[in-house]
Amino acid sequence: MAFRDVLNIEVAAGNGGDGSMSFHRAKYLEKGGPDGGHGGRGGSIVLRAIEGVESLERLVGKRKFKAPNGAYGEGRLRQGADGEDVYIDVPVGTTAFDEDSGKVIADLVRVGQEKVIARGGFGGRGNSTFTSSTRQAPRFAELGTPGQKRRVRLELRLIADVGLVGYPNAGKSSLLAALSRANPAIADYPFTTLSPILGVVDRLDSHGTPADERFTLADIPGIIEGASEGKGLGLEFLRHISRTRLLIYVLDVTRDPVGELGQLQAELRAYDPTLLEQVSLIALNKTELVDADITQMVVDELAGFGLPVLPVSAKEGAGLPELREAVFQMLPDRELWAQTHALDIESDEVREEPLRLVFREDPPARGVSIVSTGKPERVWEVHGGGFEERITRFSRYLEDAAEYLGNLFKRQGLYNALKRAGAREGDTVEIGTHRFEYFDEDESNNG
Ligand SMILES: Nc1nc2c(ncn2[C@@H]2O[C@H](COP(=O)(O)OP(=O)(O)OP(=O)(O)O)[C@@H](O)[C@H]2O)c(=O)[nH]1
Ligand SMILES: [Mg+2]
Repeated sequence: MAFRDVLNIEVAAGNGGDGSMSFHRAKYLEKGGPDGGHGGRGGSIVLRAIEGVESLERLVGKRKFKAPNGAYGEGRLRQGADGEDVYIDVPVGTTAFDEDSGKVIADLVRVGQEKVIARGGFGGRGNSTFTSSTRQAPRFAELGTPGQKRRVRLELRLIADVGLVGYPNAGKSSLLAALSRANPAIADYPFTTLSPILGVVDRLDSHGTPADERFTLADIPGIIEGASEGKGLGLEFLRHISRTRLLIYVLDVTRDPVGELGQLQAELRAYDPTLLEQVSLIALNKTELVDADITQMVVDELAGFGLPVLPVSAKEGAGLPELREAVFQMLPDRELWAQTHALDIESDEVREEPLRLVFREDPPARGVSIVSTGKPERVWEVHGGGFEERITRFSRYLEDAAEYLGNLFKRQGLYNALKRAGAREGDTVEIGTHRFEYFDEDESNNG
């Protein structure tokens, strides 16, 4: 199975079912009361983290996900069935972004964690809801709202505790193999490793038997100078170490370790400056190839980076117990780490917007603005405040619902706002594509 860590999908939640407009029918009964039931909710699209998959590959081939609509309400107060939610199973470590806003909408770090990424529409209310003392036979019902549609980018970050970074051939995969049971490809040419690999490293007691403590170690493809400009395999794979709790810089003692670490950090900084803030240590590898005093000299030179330096030989095993133990000692506590590294997730609170009236010159996102337009005809445009959405929900029954909406809007202060803006009896009020006549109640009453 190929390794795939980025995938774009399209998701569409189900629409809410329309409320029913119905009247009770029975023998010998001339005209029964309203008995239209409510529409069902649309199904949502839910992202779910499951165990045992390490790649988004299995999703390839199915790029579009659609949840069923809610059913219509029916007569006899029968409520429409809700649309079923559709689950998309992804590996732990998957982050979802809204492609259009770029915001994080889900970040699944535990098995079983779920997150709605497209919310199903609300069902409409049936006509039975709209009865009042003056309206005993409402000939209108509410329509369902559309389900959320989104283009979503899924990104997989392996959830490893510790990450290995270094230039090609430094011996990263050799270290992974020496410290864990993982079996990565190792060879004497650059870019042997083409996709990330995980291994589990046990803590060993003084007899060398595994204690009940372990961390996962991620090996990623080598990074070269200019990677941040797209050289080599680029920095794409740094994503997988961006959320590890500890980084091991792997350096080859026979090359120019001080120069290489400087360049390596510059490349990391270009990708994500917070990578340099991670708890880190240096594994100075291949030390069996040089004299001990050379190794010591390099260790002293590397001291300038302010990180612990552990001389090792992945090939012969020298220094590996010390490296292993140093990682266990330095590894930040998982819970604490999670608290400080939680991603900022866009709130998914999708409630039905209550109608709100804020009278302002410039329309803020949710406020209402009232704009005078055409002459000679006096037209007032109403923007925002949820009025248009509300009308849309009755668009099929607009004439019959007009009085209900008029009262609702008056309670929400629309008439007052229009009046303050200078509207006069007989003016036209435009809300979306709908037009209404404005009448001034006080004037009508007094006059
Ligand atoms: N002499 C010696 N050779 C080593 C040591 N560690 C690794 N090597 C050799 O260095 C070469 C590269 O090792 P890898 O582990 O594949 O290096 P890598 O950093 O994973 O390389 P990429 O996957 O290409 O980034 C191989 O030929 C290894 O056998 C060591 O401690 N001593
Ligand atoms: Mg490798």
